[in-house]
Amino acid sequence: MPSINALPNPFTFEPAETALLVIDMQRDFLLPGGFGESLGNDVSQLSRTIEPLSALLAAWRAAGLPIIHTREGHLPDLSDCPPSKLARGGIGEKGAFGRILVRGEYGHDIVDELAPAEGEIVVDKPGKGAFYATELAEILEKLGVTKLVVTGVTTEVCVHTTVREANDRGYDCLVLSDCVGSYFPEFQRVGLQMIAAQGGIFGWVADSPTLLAALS
Ligand code: TIU
Repeated sequence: MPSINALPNPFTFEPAETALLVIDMQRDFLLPGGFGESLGNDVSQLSRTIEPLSALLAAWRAAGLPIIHTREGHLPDLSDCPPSKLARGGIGEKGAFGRILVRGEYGHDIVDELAPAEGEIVVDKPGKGAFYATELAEILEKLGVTKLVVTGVTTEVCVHTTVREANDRGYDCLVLSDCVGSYFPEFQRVGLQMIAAQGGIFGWVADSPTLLAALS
């Protein structure tokens, strides 16, 4: 069974039981002019994840291992969006790439470079966590997945929420530092520290070249 250098200690995994989770690599979070930028964020902090994630996706596909993409967003009538989230603005409003974070809109979909391949699972989620109000738990159960390699954006928001949800459900999570991104360098640094602190309170942290070396 492969074992890789990670914080706080080596991460051991059975590839066939390990899914790659790619969280919310959506145009509205990553592209200039999108929702993320409209909130005053520096989107260039996120785009650096695209290249290493492309390489990782290619390797995961070549190895025939499970891949799950997620997208944060809402039904066109916004009936699945809590009033508290709506009240903070943005969601459902007209943005540069269609209605913001509404399913079916251009901005809601995944950036071209990381588009899901034919047959790959895409989980649409209304919340920050990928387990809340989705079919993810059933999907993982059916696939026989016990460990997750977690990537995507943003580190301290949807990545953290999902890792915390997964941790409580008994999944071991490896978070890849170069494949997760935050608009805020400070949150990126501390967000990763928080995963591996206290003996790996939420999981493990490594980078994608380290993981790729173990797959080949
Ligand atoms: N996917 C995700 O992290 N959703 C966010 O709204 N993130 C922000 O950092 N705003």
